[in-house]
Amino acid sequence: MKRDTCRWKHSLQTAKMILAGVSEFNVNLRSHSKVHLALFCLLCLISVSAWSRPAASEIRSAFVRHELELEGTRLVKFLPAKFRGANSRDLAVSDNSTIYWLSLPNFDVYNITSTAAQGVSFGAVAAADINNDGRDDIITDEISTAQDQPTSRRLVWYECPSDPAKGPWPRHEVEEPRPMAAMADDPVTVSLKTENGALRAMLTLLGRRELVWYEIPADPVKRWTKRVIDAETPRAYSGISIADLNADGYTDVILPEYWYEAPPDPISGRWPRRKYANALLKGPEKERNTVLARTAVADLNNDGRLDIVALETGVDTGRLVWYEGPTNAIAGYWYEHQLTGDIYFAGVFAVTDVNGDKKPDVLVGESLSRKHKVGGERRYPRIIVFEWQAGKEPFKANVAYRGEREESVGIEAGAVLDVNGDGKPDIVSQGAMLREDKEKKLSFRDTLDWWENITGQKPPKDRR
Ligand SMILES: [Ca+2]
Ligand SMILES: [Ca+2]
Ligand SMILES: [Ca+2]
Ligand SMILES: [Ca+2]
Repeated sequence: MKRDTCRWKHSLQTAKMILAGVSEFNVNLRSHSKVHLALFCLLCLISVSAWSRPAASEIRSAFVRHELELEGTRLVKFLPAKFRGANSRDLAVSDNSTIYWLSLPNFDVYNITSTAAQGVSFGAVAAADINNDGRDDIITDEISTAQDQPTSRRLVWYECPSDPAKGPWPRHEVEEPRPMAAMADDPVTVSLKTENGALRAMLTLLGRRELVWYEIPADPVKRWTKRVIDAETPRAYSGISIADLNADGYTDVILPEYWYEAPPDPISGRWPRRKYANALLKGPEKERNTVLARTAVADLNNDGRLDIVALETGVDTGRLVWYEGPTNAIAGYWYEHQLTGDIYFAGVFAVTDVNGDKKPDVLVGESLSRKHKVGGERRYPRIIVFEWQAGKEPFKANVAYRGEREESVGIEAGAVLDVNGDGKPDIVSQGAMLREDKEKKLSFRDTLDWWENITGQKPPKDRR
C-alpha cells in the first residue's frame, strides 16, 4: 500500500511555542517575526531566571506546541500502538472513513484501510495484538450504511503485516453483521489481556447498554464467541476501563458509575454489578440518561489500593473526580474527591506521570468553543495537569496551557503518548484554532498538533 497522499509533516516555521509553568502569562512565538523573536528572547531571559529557582516540590508540567501539516481530513480517533514491534512508537488515527497509522517521531503517514467508497464507516477503533505476533492489529466496528440494505454493524480486525508501511492489512470478520438502528451510539472498545500477555478477550459496549466481551479463539481468524457481562446496563455509557479492583487475580470492568466483579470463570460465572459513585453526574447528562465520560484506574494516593478517576466529557462544566479505593473494594465506601467541576468538553484525558516525579498526574485538554458559550462568555481552552503532591489534598491544578482571546487552540480529540521517546508523555491532537484579528474579526481553522512535554527543560530555542 503506497503512502497516502494526505501528508502531515512538521511545520516548525509556523509552530507556536507555548511556555507554561514559567510565568503567569503564555508566550506565542512566530519564528518569521523579528519583533516576536526579540520578545521571545527577552522572555527566555525571564524564563531562565524563573527556572534558576525551582522549588523541588513543584515540578510543573509544561508543553510546547508544534503544528503539523494537515491536509483534508479531520481525525476523531487516536490510539497509541506498536506496529513495528515491542519498541516502536506508533499512532493509529481515524477520520471515520479511513484508518491511518503514523510512525513516530517523524509523523510519516500510512494507510491501513479505507472504506469511504463502500458505504461503510468506522465506529469504535482499538489497537491490540490479536494474533500474538508482537505487532498490534486494529479492531474496529464497521457501520454499513449502503442505501439498499438496513444499517448494520460488524466487528472486524485488520492484521498488521510484517511490513506495516507496505501493507496490505488483511481484513478478518469477528462476527456476522448485527442489525443496528441508524442513530445508535458508537460502542466503546478496549482490550483485555490475560496473565501471560496473550490477548484472549476483547471488551466492548454494544449500543452503549450491552456490556459484552468476545472470546478470541486460538486461531483468531475464526469467528469469535460473544459473552454477555450485563445485557442492559443501568444507563447508556461511554468510558470503560479494566483493572483488578479487588485484587483477587481476575480482571474487573469499570464503567463511570459501576464496576463489574469478574468471577473466577468469566464464561459461566455471574459478574456482580457494584456501585462506587453516587453522584458523578451533576450536569445536564443526568437528565439525558446517557453518561458521556472517561474513566481511568491507578493508585493515586500510593496506599497500595487502586483508585478510580472519572471525567464527564460531554458537557461544558464537566466534573473531574476520583474515588478512593477502600480496603474492601466490594463492601467498603469509595470516598469521592472532586478535582474540579469546570471542564469544558474534554478532548483528551489521561492518568499518567506527566511531570516525571514518578507519581500519577491527571491530564485534561479542553475543546475550543466555536459558537457555544458558558454563561454568555466564550470559553478559552486549557490543558490542565492535576499534579500529585504530598498532603491532605494530594492534587494541585497546574494550567499548562491557556488559550487567549486573540489566539486559542482547543483539543477536540487526541491521545497522550511519548512521541519523542524521552520518557515524558506528550499529546497528539486534532485541534481547532480561533484567531482574532486587529478588527476583532474571528476566524477558525482545524489544526493537528504535537504538544511536546518540556517539563523541567528550558524552553527550546527556535528550531527552524
Ligand atoms: Ca499482531
Ligand atoms: Ca477482580
Ligand atoms: Ca489508592
Ligand atoms: Ca516525550
